[in-house]
Amino acid sequence: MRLFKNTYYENMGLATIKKKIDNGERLSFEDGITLFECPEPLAVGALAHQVRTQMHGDTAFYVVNQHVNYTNVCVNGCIFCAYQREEGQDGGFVLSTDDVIAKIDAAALTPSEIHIVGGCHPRLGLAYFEAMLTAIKTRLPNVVLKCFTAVEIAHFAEVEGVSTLEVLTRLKAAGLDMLPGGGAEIFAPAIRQQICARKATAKEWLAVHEQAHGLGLKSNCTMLFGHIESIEDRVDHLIQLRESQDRGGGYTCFIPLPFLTENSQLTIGNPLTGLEELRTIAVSRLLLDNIPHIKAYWVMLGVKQAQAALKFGADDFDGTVVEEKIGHEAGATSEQGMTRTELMEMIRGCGCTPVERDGFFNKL
Ligand code: V47
Ligand code: SF4
Repeated sequence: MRLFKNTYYENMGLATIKKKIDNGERLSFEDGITLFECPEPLAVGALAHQVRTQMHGDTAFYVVNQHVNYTNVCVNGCIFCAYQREEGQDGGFVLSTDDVIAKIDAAALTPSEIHIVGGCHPRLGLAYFEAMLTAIKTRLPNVVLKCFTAVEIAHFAEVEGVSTLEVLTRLKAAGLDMLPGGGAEIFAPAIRQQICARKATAKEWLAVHEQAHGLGLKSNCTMLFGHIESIEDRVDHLIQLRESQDRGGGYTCFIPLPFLTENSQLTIGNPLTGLEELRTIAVSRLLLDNIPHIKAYWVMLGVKQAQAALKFGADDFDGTVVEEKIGHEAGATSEQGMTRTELMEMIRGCGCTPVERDGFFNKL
């Protein structure tokens, strides 16, 4: 797949990077900065599309899945988060296991993946989460349970007074298959201190994922970008994920999450342009040479930008979702959910071939 002649990349200052990509060589931190500073985001996108096409052809994956948020009560109070409520505050909620099952029944989907996350509630013990997983797996034995971010796992360990390894081991025994990628935000300590000082540190986040991989669980990873971080912070974050993957190999998919500004206490100058969002997705594809999939999460990106992202390095469109709260509280204008037919139409609409997958990216 060659979109432009080599002279084009030479003119863009990307000749060395293009050569490395053609030879399958790993890009450096400095290469990452060069890609962010290149005057033409389309050239960066073309390189990412070359790599994405070598890896996945014109396939764009989608999944029949359902998101469930069990609580929005959270002790962390990250300043970018529009979803969080204090305990006792108006609009706060906690679902019981029966409520979660009722939501799954009401969707009547037979999902192949269920994604469950919530706030760090001060008093929900491990037994609550074990009961939830067991009840779902009893009902849907073949579903991939992708539940609880590393931040939640670290919080459960604190509430329960046990190690994160014990939390992971007990949740795996109750049916957990995979950790979602949330909570990574941006690893740079100075930025983390400003936007989410109380949540698990970068080191703790990475340690929980690596423990999960050691137990045979898979996981995803994310980066929240377009707030107060620098391009150096983004490249550092991506390289830390790449190094973590070198150590364990359990990351399946990376999800770049552009910061949505509504109802947030975090004020920023100018939000990123659509093209800069796409460039960040493209750089992710190019730096994360050991993570197989890049997700264009249509809920946060918006459907049209997610379609464009499929030409900037992304190969997964995520799924039916059903009900989403975190992005929508922060101003996401996308629908709450999509049907399988709509997902296939969106993917075909940008010239890709839709392929249904399960939570582990097995083709169905
Ligand atoms: O960790 C919170 C982010 C994440 C905002 O693993 C915000 O397959 C933008 O991680 N603007 C949760 N983003 C979502 C997430 C995710 C979603 C879909 C699939 C998977 C997966 C993971 O949402 C949080 C945080 O980084 N977030 N507030 C905001 N205002
Ligand atoms: Fe809590 Fe997560 Fe929101 Fe932070 S981003 S306040 S940890 S729900």
